[in-house]
Amino acid sequence: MRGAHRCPRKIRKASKKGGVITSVLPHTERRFVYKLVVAGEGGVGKTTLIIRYCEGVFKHDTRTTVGVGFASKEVKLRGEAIKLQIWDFGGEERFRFILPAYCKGANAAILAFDTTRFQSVKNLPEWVEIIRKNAGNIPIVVVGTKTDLEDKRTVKREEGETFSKMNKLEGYYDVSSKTGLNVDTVFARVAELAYDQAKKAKG
Ligand SMILES: Nc1nc2c(ncn2[C@@H]2O[C@H](COP(=O)(O)OP(=O)(O)O)[C@@H](O)[C@H]2O)c(=O)[nH]1
Ligand SMILES: [Mg+2]
Repeated sequence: MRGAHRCPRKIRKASKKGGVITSVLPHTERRFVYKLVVAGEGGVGKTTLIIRYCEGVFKHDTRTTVGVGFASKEVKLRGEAIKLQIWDFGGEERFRFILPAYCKGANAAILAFDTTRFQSVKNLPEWVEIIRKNAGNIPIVVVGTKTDLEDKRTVKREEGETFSKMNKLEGYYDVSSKTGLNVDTVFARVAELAYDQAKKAKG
């Protein structure tokens, strides 16, 4: 069943080598746990975005993510405590073999490109395909990163919006991990979409 609408006993965790180990979450309270994947090519700012959201700071020196990183955050949504498990893919070519495991069981995705690097937009269709193939019809929200770098910007907001519309995704947001623009909004939106989809699946 997609849409893990209650606390699963076991959460699968990929190790740095891409293998899968299993860890057990404390099972003390009933919670909604959602897996969010953040996708997009290396250097677009995925790790920085996750750190900004989880810790509220802009970190310059995020080392290149090796394999898969994890973060989690608890949020309140419609009076419920929701735990977001945020998966951070090290988008390098040599780690592509773990992509199916990375996407599997995801409840929603954030698909990121860099608004200062047009090349990062070109790979988006491939990412949508990988997500759809391995996680099914989950909500995907598109974000254009680094919008504080206004004079370096080469991809307009309209292009992000058009991409989202053409691919029937759940909208587009300009974001900046430096200024914090739309960071909380995007994660709140994705959490809401995951919650609604899980609720619908459960009936
Ligand atoms: N100015 C600016 N730089 C950013 C922003 N987000 C990320 N960066 C920089 O972009 C580089 C790559 O970011 P990182 O999060 O490691 O990308 P990842 O490979 O997608 O995880 C780092 O040097 C970050 O400091 C942003 O919102 N504004
Ligand atoms: Mg990274």
